[in-house]
Amino acid sequence: MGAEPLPGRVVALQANYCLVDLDGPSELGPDGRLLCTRRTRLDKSGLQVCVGDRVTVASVDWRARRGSVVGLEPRQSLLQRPAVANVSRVVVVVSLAEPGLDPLQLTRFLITAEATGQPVQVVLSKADLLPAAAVAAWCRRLEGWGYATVALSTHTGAGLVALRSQLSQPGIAVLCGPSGVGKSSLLNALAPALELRVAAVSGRLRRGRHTTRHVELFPLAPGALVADSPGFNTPALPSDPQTLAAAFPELLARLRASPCRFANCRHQGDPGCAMGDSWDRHGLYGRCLEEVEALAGVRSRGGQGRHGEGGMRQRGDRLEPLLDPQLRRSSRSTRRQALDGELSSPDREDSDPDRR
Ligand SMILES: Nc1nc2c(ncn2[C@@H]2O[C@H](COP(=O)(O)OP(=O)(O)O)[C@@H](O)[C@H]2O)c(=O)[nH]1
Ligand SMILES: [Mg+2]
Ligand SMILES: [Zn+2]
Repeated sequence: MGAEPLPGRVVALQANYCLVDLDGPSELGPDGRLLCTRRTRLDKSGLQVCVGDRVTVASVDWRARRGSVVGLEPRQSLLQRPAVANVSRVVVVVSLAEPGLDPLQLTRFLITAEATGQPVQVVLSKADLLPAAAVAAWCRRLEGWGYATVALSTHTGAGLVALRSQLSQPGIAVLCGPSGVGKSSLLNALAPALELRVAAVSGRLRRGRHTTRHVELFPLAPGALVADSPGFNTPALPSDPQTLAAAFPELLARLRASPCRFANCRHQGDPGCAMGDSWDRHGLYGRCLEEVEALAGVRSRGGQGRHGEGGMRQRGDRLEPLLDPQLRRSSRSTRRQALDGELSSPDREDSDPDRR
């Protein structure tokens, strides 16, 4: 039994346990993973450990390779879904075909990724399934959105060298994206040493593929970890329009150069809008905005319709929806209360990531 708590990193969660990779050499040898109990709450705020967390472990039983997480270091960043703490890079993976690239779905993944505040890049997989010109056109399109983009194929090996060197930087990179786009195949191609572990599951059964069920961190280079994650198809959107706008790099870049006339511009044909309607994601942004506003309306008004349908009018330096004045007054104040409530909630970001 060691007396001093030992530092390490959570690399996977399993039921009520977590796997912790201890820093440096230990009595476990080089592959020093301990199965640790994770308490339902680590502190008064109800914080739970998630993959990527820096923790301290005590009550170690070296022979049974067991321990108990007793401390959690503050997080530098958090990807909400899949829940991964201390992410330094998010790689959104979508396939060019089988399944085909859906720009709205990709946008939703990018919005989730942007919420980490960390660099975000795009991988277009299965490049072997489209003509080179079509692949190049997609790359140009996504670069127009503001994203470094790599097209690759695990079948031909194209693009893998470039991605491997990017992911070998120190820190945690997360591969996220819809299921079936080839995230696990990609990780196998990047780190052949892992192939045994992953391929063993589907193996010679010829079932076609291993299905990833949990987030797990894998070492790719010294100090560089990559998370494979289960796919899910519809990431949630942020709860307010400001956060949504902040997740569109091309919007931010343009507004930094020349702001719209109104601070609360919806960028959907509003008077004095600096964006206009010729930007590629104008329509995608509009669809996300409608959903964000509808949900904000549901939260504040118990299901009443969103604003925007009746047009907008100028009032001071703000634009306001043209609505029945009675309704407008109540909806604006209750909406503000709803937002305030969210912002002041102490552990909103750190609440149980598994529930999401
Ligand atoms: N054509 C083609 N198929 C691929 C490629 N990479 C993966 N796949 C196939 O896509 C399917 C899903 O792969 P998988 O790695 O499990 O996707 P995940 O759900 O994102 O982890 C499998 O049948 C793979 O063989 C590729 O580069 N080209
Ligand atoms: Mg997978
Ligand atoms: Zn605008």
